Amino acid sequence: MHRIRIKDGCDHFPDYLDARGQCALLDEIRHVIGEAPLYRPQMPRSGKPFSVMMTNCGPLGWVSDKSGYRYQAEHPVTGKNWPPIPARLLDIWEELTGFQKPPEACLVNYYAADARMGMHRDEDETDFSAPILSLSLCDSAIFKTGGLRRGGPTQSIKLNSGDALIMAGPARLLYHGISRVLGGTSSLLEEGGRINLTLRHVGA
Ligand code: MD3
Ligand code: FE
Repeated sequence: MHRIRIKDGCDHFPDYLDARGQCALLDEIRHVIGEAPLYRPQMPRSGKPFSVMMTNCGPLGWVSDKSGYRYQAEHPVTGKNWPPIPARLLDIWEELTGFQKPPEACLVNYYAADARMGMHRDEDETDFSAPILSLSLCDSAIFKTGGLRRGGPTQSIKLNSGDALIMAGPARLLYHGISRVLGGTSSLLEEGGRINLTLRHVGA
């Protein structure tokens, strides 16, 4: 396992999961999606649909709709509680973050080849002392990090299937986004596209 320091508090672990580990995790995510189907969130106020589709597992899930961004215990379409976070993911959280408290939320993002995620900060959590752990599966994508304010210079890195990324401490509130998916870079999904998992300790 090797760690690349992208910037203070932001570490990249290329190929953290080998091919077997990626397949095993993908199977578990397929099961999560079976229980909690991917849906298309809407932007606060405008109701503009996201290009990314989402679901969650864990006691809490991150959702967005016309009334805003928030964490909630129920899937917005089925009304059911989110399925549990697979034990394999909790073990990875433990290994890579060493953070004392478990993540309450695992957001599952699905990017078709033309999906993007604009520059934003993850600031709907209560406890910013906790790291965020991201795992990428299937097609590669270009990930950008900026600074603490919108605009300004950005740094791009390619995230491949099996890569892990941790944002902690001084990197926890940096602007970031996905500028493009590199379609056809993985054959893990028949339909193509990229899956990203972000594990978050939401706090009080
Ligand atoms: C850097 N997802 O769901 S994960 C998100 O690949 C999100 O789907 C992207 O941004 C994706 O909110 C990027 C990597 C990530 C997550 C949280 C961060 C990078 C971060 C928080 C601070 C700085
Ligand atoms: Fe984010």
